[in-house]
Amino acid sequence: MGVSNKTPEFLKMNPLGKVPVLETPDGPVFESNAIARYVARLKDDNPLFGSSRIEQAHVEQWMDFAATEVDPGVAWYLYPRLGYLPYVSTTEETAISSLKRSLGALNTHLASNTYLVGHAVTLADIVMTCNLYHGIARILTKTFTSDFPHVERYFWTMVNQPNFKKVIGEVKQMVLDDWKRLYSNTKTNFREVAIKGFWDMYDPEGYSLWFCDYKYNDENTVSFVTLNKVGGFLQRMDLCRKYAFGKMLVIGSEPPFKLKGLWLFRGQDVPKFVMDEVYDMELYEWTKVDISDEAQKERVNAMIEDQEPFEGEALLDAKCFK
Ligand SMILES: N[C@@H](CCC(=O)N[C@@H](CS)C(=O)NCC(=O)O)C(=O)O
Repeated sequence: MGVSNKTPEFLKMNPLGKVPVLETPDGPVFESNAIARYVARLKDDNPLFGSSRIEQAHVEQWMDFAATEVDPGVAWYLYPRLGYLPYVSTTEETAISSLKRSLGALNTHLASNTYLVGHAVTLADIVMTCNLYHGIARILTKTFTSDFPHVERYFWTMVNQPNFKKVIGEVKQMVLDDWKRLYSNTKTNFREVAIKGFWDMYDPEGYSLWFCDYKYNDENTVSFVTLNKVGGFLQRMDLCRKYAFGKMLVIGSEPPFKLKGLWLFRGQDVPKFVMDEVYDMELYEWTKVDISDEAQKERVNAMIEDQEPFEGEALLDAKCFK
């Protein structure tokens, strides 16, 4: 995807140039549900299709529901945040309300059913879980999914089945509000409680950490003007409160003051809609934190903790966005 899916060779396999495509000895197959059916049919009388005509129909029903009622909602919500589509707030509202409607129906069904069809996993569960996975691991917050408790129970049961784990690994849904609560409630032993708690709950698949560095520190010659600048920035970030946590440090005991920050964002990039809507963003240099680098991790800890001195300098102030 993004490398070879628009080449003439690929377009011969899928005229839309979309992934996935399965290459079989008899030729290519596109559309993920068609691929799933093909793979399941490699085994004769596969019980994944259900054990009666009506079960087979219900398996198809939920596969279509996943592809046409769940997947588009997730995609229209997630893709603008990944920068694949332009961010339009009314489009996002429509995606969210249609997703809520679909998950509501799914929740009602799962209130009295362990699996979608019958009493064992079918192809419908595999497809549904894959569609939910994109949403739950990458965009939907716990606050969002907790309105659908049966969907949550179903999803976590499915992704913890050994065969699922073998393919998708450990799935995590970091609960941003849990972190914000831990941060706010920790008054003593901050390192042992809050910082340790942060790394225990940090989900590097669903979230990313960023350092930001103000580009025009020379201009920060008046302390209250500098503090107001940060205050205004944090106010404008209000639109991403559900998706972000941030610390902004105002550094130095005398002017010019340096502004440096640490941000936690849902997703692997600084959300496109934040870049588009908050003009302050381009006043900072943004660097993704490499959490495999212990020195960078320690800098994260120091910023969360308002460690003083910070990089050898006093702090004029530290502001938190939560
Ligand atoms: N209905 C298709 C949708 C596939 C799809 O939208 N793939 C996206 C990536 S998740 C893609 O390849 N997009 C590239 C494009 O739109 O050109 C399926 O289920 O296979």
